[in-house]
Amino acid sequence: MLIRHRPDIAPSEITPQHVWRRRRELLRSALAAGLLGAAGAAAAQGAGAAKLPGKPSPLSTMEPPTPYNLVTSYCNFYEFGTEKDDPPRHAPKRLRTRPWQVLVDGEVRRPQTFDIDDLLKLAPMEERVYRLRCVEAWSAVVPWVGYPLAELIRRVEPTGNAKYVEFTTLADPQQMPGLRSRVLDWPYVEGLRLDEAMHPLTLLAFGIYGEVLPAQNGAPLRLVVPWKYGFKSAKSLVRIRFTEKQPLNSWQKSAPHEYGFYSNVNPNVDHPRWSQASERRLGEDGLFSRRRPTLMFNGYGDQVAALYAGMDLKRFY
Ligand SMILES: Nc1nc2c(c(=O)[nH]1)N[C@H]1C(S)=C(S)[C@@H](COP(=O)(O)O)O[C@H]1N2
Ligand SMILES: [Mo]
Repeated sequence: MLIRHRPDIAPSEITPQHVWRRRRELLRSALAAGLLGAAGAAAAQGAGAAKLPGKPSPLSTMEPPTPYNLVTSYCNFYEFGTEKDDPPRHAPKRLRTRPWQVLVDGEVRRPQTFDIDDLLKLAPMEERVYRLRCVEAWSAVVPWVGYPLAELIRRVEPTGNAKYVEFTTLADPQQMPGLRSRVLDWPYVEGLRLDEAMHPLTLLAFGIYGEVLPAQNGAPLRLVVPWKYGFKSAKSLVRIRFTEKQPLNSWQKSAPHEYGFYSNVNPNVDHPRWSQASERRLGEDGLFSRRRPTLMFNGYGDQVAALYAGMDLKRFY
């Protein structure tokens, strides 16, 4: 991955958590008082994003969310360019999220194409505040809105041959200027073992911060796997395929000695070019900011370590 050592973000671009909360409170009371129509409500939020509320989940971390402005301006979405500010500059203008369909096929009894508007109604939305640990050794805390991927998986009925799940991102050169670059072999492909995909923490996300996903964060739907490096959480999905063989994910294909299939957050296995023992939390970047120690499985070990019992996680990195 291309690495920048410091996010180039002016402090003025950062919305502190309390300001963000206050803004939402003001907006809510204005809505309750009938002061704003839908358009006014959207305008009051700045970006014009539609609301997407979710029931607060006990699986959420209590850590304070990273400011919205940072999560939506410091992005990895190589289909729109490799600089952190390329996706927010290009994706909102260029990515068309309607109509949008997701093909779910492979080793399943009920292969089908889902329309995004049906997927939005498939299961109750939850708000899950998860830590996100990028392989580049920065992290964030994001309030996702979505439901467990297992809800979708159950409905397509995997066959006995289904051992893995492959996720594919849209690859349309008309909408995605980053496809001109050969950094990766497009489309962006990721994969999970079926039991990882079925794990209750694994989320199909449609929103952040109570609003529909901004384009740069993977609209209209993406994967979120909080105990793995961020690159496993593929954005803007168009296909979910169940396979017998382990899928070859894009990052492993491009640099197999640097990126594996499992990609569990592991402070004891360094990237060949840098340490994974600690991380910087977005928004805490300052002269006196501390580096946080990186936790095994990104702190989700109690819930996921059993998936890897008996496995050598240095070998299966
Ligand atoms: N399709 C696609 N998905 C992707 C990426 C990408 O370049 N393309 N980048 C990944 C990486 S490296 C990270 S850290 C997360 C970042 O998600 P965020 O920008 O919403 O924080 O998205 C992941 N999903
Ligand atoms: Mo990442």
